[in-house]
Amino acid sequence: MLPYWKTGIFGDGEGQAHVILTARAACGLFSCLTTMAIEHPDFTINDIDAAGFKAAYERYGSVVLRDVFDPARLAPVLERAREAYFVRDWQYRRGQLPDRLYHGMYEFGHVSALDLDVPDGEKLSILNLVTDSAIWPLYQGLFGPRVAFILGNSLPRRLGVEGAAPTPFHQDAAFMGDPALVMNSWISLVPCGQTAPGLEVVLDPTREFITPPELKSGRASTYKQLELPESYITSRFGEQCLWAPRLNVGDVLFFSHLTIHRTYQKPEMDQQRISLEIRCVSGDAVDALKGQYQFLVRE
Ligand SMILES: O=C(O)CCC(=O)C(=O)O
Repeated sequence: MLPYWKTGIFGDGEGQAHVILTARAACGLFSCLTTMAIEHPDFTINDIDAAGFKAAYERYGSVVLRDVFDPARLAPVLERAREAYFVRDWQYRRGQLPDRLYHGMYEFGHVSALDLDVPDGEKLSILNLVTDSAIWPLYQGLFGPRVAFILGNSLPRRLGVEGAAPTPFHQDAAFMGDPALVMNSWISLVPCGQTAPGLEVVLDPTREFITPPELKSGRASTYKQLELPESYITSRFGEQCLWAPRLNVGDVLFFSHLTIHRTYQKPEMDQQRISLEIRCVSGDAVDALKGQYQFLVRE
C-alpha cells in the first residue's frame, strides 16, 4: 500500500489559515505533522471546518473544496440542464425563443434555475445542493443561521462549444453592487479547466471594489462595462496570483462579489461546460437589500 497524504485547514480565530499536512506511511514506520504555507486554497471537504473555510476565504478571496458532492448526485442535474439548453436552442432555431430570454441565453449562457427542476417536482431544486450538503454548516459559520439565496443570480451557465462568450476579468460587484458579502458556490457539472472552460481567480485578500474603466455610472450590464483589463490585473497583482484550478465533478469553487475572476478558456478546449452559480448572503442582510433582489431565506 502506498503512503497517503492528508491535508486540513483550521482557523486560529484571528483570520489566519494554517494547513496541517500529515504524511503517513501505511507501513507505520513514520508519521509527521508540520505546518506550512499553502500555495492555493485547495482542500478536501472533510478536512475543513467552518472557521477554516472563513479564514481561507479571508486570506485568498476564493476557496476550492474537493469532493463536496458525489458525482452521482450531480449527474441528473447535468442531464436536466442539457435538456433545458436543447429545448431553448431548438426554440431559437425555430424563431420561437421568447425575446426576453435571448440575451441571458446567448450572451451570458444562462437558462433559468427553474428549467432544471423535475416537472411537478420541487421548485428551485438546485438550491438544495447548498442546503443539503456539507456547504451548509460552512455557510452558517460564515453568515449566521439564516442564509439567503439571491434568486435571479442563482442559475446555470453554458460555455464553450455552443455556449456563451467567456467573461473577462471582473468583480460581480460591478453588476450586483457591494451590499454585503455575496458568496458564490460555483459548481461545474462536467470536469473543467482542461478540455472544457474553467474559472480563473485572482488570489488576493483585497476587498475593495475597483471601478472598471468602461463603467461610467450605475451597474454594469455588458461584459465591456464590467471588464478589468488583463494588463491592469497582472501589473497590480502579478501573474503568481492567478489561479485556474482544474475541477472534477463534485468539487466546488467559492468566491465572492469582490473576488476578481474570469472564465478560463483556451483555444484548444473542445468541450462544453455547464456550471451552476449559486449566490448567497446572510439572512440578516436581506432587509437592507429588499427591492434590489429577490431572496429565498433558509435556516
Ligand atoms: O462561469 C464562468 O465562466 C464565468 C462566471 C462568472 O463570471 C460569474 O459567475 O460571475
